[in-house]
Amino acid sequence: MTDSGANSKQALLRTILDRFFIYGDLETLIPFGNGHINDTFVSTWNQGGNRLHYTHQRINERVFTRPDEVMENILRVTRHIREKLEGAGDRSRRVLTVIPARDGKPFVRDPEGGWWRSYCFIENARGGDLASSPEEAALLGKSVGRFQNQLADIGGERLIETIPGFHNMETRYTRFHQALQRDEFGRAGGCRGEIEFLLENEKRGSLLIRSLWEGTIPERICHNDTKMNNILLDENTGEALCIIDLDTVMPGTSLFDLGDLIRSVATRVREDAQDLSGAGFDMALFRALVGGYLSEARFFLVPAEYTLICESGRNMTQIMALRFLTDYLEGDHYYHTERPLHNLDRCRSQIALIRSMDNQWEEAEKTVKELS
Ligand code: ADP
Ligand code: GN1
Ligand code: MG
Repeated sequence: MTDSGANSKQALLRTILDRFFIYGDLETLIPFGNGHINDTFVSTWNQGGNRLHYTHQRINERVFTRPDEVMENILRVTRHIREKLEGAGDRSRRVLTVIPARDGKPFVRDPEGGWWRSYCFIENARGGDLASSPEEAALLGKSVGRFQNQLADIGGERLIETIPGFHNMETRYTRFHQALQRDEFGRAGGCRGEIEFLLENEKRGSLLIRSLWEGTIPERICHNDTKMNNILLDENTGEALCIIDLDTVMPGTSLFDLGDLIRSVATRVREDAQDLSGAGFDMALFRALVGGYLSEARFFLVPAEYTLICESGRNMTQIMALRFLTDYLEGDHYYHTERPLHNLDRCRSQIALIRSMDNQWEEAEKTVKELS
């Protein structure tokens, strides 16, 4: 968010804050976090002398065209997980708690039509952009395996697809080809190498989604956006506490989540690093991450899913490279950016990661076999 963008949204938020079921006196309201999609703020309230915090998010309507459906999914998912956590200590730090509006709805509309939701703020927790150790990677992997396991029996109607075709590599490529052809902002000439790499890898990119369509791997409820900073870690114990950013929890394959974890955890540099000299795939983090994930997921995974573990990391890194470059070619309208080449930098770091995975492919496959 730019400063002026944050200020105007914050002003809008102030006009509707009292419509959420929150008691007390508002003390502060500040922009928060570094998500690429929604606008996030944190408020501090004085409730009879206790200081409490809440998170407020304006749901990005260009990305999520049916915010009501997003919230319907999130309520179902958080209720289900909360039931599973019955008896576990610290329940409200282990699953998001939606704060309803005074009219009972899980959102409030602002005077401009924007959709806002509120959550309990999870205290003493941190997100991160890079894993600090194999132990941390193992905890992150385990938390996602557990999340998928918790949702395996959610029952009822199929969860709504909040972004249809979210990880459909084929439609993502169609859009990329269109952006390339239009080259509306005259940017394609400056990224020929990246374009070529993505075109060379187009066919292989469909492997995961085709396996899902063909039924080689099963459909499961998954998170679909398990990059590291969507998992909050306990500041004191380092434990992976809570998986947040639930907008995209919907049907998919377990491998979308594991792949996105591999992309964001088994890496030596941040997603938007400009200096790629140290970039690469980290085998020790990969081993720990996959081991942690399997410690929970082995109870439900089928053999075909194991065979695509390495491919899932490559695939999810590729779809992000493709989406970042498409957004760059289309003039940076999807992801929040902070500098002119931000999306191109993101794409470059993803490609560097894929090249490094390719250089260590046999060892990665061997590692998966040992862990399976
Ligand atoms: P986006 O879709 O924009 O990525 P997120 O839901 O991931 O939005 O939120 C952005 C950031 O805000 C997160 O990375 C996290 O740091 C912080 N955050 C969001 N919700 C909470 C919460 N309930 N408690 C603590 N921090 C939160
Ligand atoms: C977005 O919302 P956030 O920042 O956690 C994006 C993901 C990408 C990610 C790349 C709804 O995630 O798909 O992997 O950026 N979310 C959406 O950092 O498009
Ligand atoms: Mg996020």
